[in-house]
Amino acid sequence: MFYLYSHNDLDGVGCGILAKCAFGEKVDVRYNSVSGINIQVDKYLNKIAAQARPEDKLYITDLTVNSELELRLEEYVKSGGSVQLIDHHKTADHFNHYSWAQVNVFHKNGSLSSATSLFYDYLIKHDMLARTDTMDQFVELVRLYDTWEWEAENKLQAKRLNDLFYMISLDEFEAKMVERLQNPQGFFFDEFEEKILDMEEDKIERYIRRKKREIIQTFIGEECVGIVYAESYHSELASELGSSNPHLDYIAILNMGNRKMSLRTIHDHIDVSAIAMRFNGGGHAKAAGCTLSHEVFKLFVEQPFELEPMRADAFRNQFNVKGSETGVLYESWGDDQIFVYMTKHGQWLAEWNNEPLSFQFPTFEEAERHIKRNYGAWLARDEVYVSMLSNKVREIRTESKPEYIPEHDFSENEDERVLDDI
Ligand SMILES: [Mn+2]
Repeated sequence: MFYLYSHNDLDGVGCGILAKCAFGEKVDVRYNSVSGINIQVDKYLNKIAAQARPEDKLYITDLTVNSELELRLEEYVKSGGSVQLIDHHKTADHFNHYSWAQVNVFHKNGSLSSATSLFYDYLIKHDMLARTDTMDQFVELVRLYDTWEWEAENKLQAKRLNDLFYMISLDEFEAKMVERLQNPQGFFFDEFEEKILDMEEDKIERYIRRKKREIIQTFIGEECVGIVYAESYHSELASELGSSNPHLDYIAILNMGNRKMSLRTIHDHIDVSAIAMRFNGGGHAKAAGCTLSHEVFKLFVEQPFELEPMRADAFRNQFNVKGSETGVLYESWGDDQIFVYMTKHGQWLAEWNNEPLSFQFPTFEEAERHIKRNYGAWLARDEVYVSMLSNKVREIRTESKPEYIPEHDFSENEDERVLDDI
């Protein structure tokens, strides 16, 4: 009998699906969380030792075990047991010392690996599975999603596969995919799946649009952070909020229900895992998280609680457009106006309510970043821009022309003239 203990995300379940294609009824597949795998493997080792069946083989994919179980697995293999661990996480690299483990962050061709793509190669190499176009396509979608390469390559089908995975039950997904991978006509979503995926996309879009109106901006430590409350779609939300607000160093997504905070950034100069570590959390440079401790609550919830949500840039402008060298008008809280323009020497300056600020910037983007971070500014609508311009014109005329002194003073008749005009 084969046993496959894998992760409970798309990549882990991809391994289970391949195992069922390869071994059919002869494999017992269990999906686990990162910590749950230890309990599962512990149970296996206790049970197997009692039964002592030499034909059994244990596969562990997309996960690794703790150091105690690592040693027990080594002993088990030494005493004749059969184990194969396959993973692609950098942090698991030391498992490569064992004959029974294979950890590869990259494939031989240099592309980033996933557990599913590594396990697929393994099964083919050992003649346990025959390669097909349909399986190639499925495995590649899982790999693209798990490594985030789908985003840069805009492979939406990979994201849709993951969406589908979370929309239906794990068992249903697994059964559907095992059946579909036997189909020689290539990987596809059926009509019903396409429909529910479209509906899901619309739903996510509406959710993100609403959240965009709720985000607040503040400085916490040195970093300028966007804070939003959300329970769902963290990845989609963080990538949209991050890319539409590049002046923010990172996005903090608070989930009050499970008392967790996710931190995401699109920037290379920010490492959110370092920020999460300040609050006893952890993660990766671009995505990390921590628990809502009292300290986190104070900094991210209590102190910024009174702040108004950020205002979005005007998006239908024809005249007041970003980067325009003659000047771009921004508004800020309390009817403040900030005007950004290029000098004769090619430097960008900002005027705050007609007072020049003592900074200059080599590019428009840097000037905008400064006023957005420090003044919470947003691009003014065309109407505001035009009325600012007409005020300027009026000022210029009254300033530059010598005061006009009429030969005849009609002031006594002024009221009458006004009445005549009407
Ligand atoms: Mn994985």
